[in-house]
Amino acid sequence: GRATDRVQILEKIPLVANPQAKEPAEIASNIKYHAHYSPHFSPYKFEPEQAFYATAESVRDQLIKQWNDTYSHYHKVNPKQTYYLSMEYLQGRALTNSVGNLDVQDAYANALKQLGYALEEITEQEKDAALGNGGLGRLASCFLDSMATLSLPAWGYGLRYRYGLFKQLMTKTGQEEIAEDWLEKFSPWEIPRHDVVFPIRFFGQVEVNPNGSRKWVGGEVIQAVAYDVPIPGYKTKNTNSLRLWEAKARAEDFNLFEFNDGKYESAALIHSRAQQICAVLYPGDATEDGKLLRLKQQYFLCSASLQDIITRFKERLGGKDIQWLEFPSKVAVQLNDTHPTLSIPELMRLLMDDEGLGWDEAWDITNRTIAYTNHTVLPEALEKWSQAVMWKLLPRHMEIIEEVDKRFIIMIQSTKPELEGKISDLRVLDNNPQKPVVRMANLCVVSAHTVNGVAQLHSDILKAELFSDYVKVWPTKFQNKTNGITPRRWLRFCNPELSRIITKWLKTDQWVNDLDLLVNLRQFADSSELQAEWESAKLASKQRLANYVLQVTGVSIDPKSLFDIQIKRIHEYKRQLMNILGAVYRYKKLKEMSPEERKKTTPRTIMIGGKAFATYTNAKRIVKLVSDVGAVVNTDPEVNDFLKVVFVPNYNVSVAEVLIPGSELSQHISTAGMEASGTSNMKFALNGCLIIGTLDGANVEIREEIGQDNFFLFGATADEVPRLRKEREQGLFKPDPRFEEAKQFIKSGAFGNYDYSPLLDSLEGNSGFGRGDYFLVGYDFPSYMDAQARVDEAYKDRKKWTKMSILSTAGSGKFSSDRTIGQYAKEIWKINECRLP
Ligand code: GL2
Repeated sequence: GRATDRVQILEKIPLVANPQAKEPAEIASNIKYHAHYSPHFSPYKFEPEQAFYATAESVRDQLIKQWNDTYSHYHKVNPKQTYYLSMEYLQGRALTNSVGNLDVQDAYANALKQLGYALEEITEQEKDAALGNGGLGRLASCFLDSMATLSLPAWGYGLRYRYGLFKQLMTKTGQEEIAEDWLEKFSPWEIPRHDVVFPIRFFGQVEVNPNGSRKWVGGEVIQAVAYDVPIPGYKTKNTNSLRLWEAKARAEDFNLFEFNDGKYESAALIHSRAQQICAVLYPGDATEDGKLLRLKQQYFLCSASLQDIITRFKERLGGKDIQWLEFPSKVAVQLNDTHPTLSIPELMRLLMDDEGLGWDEAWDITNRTIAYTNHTVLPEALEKWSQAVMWKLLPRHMEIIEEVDKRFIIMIQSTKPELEGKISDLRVLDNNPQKPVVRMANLCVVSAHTVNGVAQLHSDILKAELFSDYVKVWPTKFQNKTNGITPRRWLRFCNPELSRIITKWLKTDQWVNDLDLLVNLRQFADSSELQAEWESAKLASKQRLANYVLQVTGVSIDPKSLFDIQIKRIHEYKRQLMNILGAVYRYKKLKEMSPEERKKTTPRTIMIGGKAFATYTNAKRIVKLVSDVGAVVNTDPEVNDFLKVVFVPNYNVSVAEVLIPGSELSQHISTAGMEASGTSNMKFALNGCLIIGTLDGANVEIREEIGQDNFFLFGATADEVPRLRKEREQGLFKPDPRFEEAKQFIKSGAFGNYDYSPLLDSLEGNSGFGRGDYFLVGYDFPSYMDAQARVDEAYKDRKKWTKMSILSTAGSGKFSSDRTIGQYAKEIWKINECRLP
């Protein structure tokens, strides 16, 4: 059998440890060395899984060398360094990315061939590191890749969650969540730093010393232990770090006396509390305990990271006296949304209480160090923490926050008296007696030197609406940094066929580092030779995607049909419901057609994927509806050749890497003004997929770049939305018959008798939820269907479609995260490249 063959192959390979191996034969030996001496498996059980771990460990050898060299280099040069603080990183798999960025892909493929394996087979073994939810977490991971690639001294900090984002199972009742054990065996990509440990305090009280200084004491102390994930850059030796913190109780807090007395649980109380901190990403926060746990997580990240940053700042002075005012010329801290806001009072506390600085000095340093990115205008995502919970968990921080609030009010009164009436909205504390809270976004805006949005439209909305009064106080504080994606993972590595064609026509592979070069494809967009190559690469990716869909859903789809994809978190504002209503309408029309008429239509495969938050019932109903519609449509012999509807389960980074290259049309159809940016829109466009979308988030800029003729636009604009909502409330809205027909068809039981009424009612002006079609599905539906009809027509002219596809890729240069990070570095962080020689 295969297993015995493997052992025989392996026996012929010499066993030599060589962390610097470059030649395939040396690499094969080094992989064998890891397979043999790795304590994780029995020796010579060289099945694909063990081959993956051994391969990854051998790649890690190379990463560690570069990581160490980078660290020493930064240490010696002591440049200003950025620290990106984020509760989320959606890293996905790392093997393909690592061998690609280290430029050893062919050598590893060859080495594995000698060992009887294909590299692709081995990469499939890896579990996704899913320490994030969606766009915000994946953005952080793209940023890490660009920071390393641009040789910037910039590190990420995050939490080492024991379980990542849940795994989505599809059952008869819809979505079910189970814990995803990404650390089940172990992660070959993390390096524990048992010597990098910081104490983190919770609860306790504030002690006032005779000299007036204050100190936070008592409570409960646990430890933060560092785990480093090396982040290699592309075409540079620089290898940065993603430092993830794990929570660990101190040995002295294990109560041996109680334990020996048989009281096992109370003996290990602090230990089990420590374990809760990094157990899961976003634990449910419906309960008070849940809220407290989330706040603990946030503080844990902020405190550990800042203590580490200050330690490094001191170390790099090399014995020179500390000049605290120089701290901001060595350190930039970027807050990824409001989750790490506690960095503000924590830095103040460390500077004042531990380092002995006065308020004004500490405030000046904090302000010049910290910048904040806003990622959404949705009110439910703007964090507000109960003051009572904060006083209990972080009493010293609450004192500091109160002082920030007080000084802000005085500043407004003395410098901007015209804003007097706005103070209660602008201040950090909301002292509403029913529910006194701290407004984290306000604390960020008041304290940070720069605030940025993530696409031009979003940044404009922040300035015109959410933060408009702050703009009057600090007119230059607000910036835009349109998001981007890494072209390495999202084109070069996930779509090697298309990459090869691009390199061939551009006569250089420099585009992987300089994505603006893609614009040179425009001149060849009409070439039938390029078009033929382009189509065959697309077809190959569609075939791979069809195989994947068959494997995970059992549904067979036709690679010649139009592949239409919407993948993202399920949310009402993202309007997957509009997509499925469109599919329902299409199905109904196909049923009504004669067989001859059907043959004239454009065959389509609609794929929808995404996870619904566990407690978001309407989102779960949408998932259920999509899979119910699929179950009927896909087994209906009359329409089968013309329409398929597939719910792709457990959407994650590695699933995206299969879906995006195989896509031809993708849907980015949020209610205008609600999607801050979106980033999958960029990934699709980069891979030559056309977009049907609203004028929302980064869609606006994508359409500008690739040309309006190459974008299927529909729907209300952001500035029309408030008026339309009002009209809807007042009963002035006249629904399109197609919209009514689609809803009616679902109500008729065509897709089963599950109770969809809460979903369908939410689309009515008079819904019991009181927000009657808040997301304007009804208003946008007719123009959406018209745009879909234009898509069907356009797809019939394949030459034209392929040209549009080429122009999409050609126009995507702006959306490289290298461009985004270059702008952050220059305009916010003021850091420079620090390239390893
Ligand atoms: C998000 C936005 O919703 C999304 O539009 C944006 O692309 C990303 C990254 O900036 O940030 N905001 C947010 O809270 N999540 C996002 O994905 N979860």
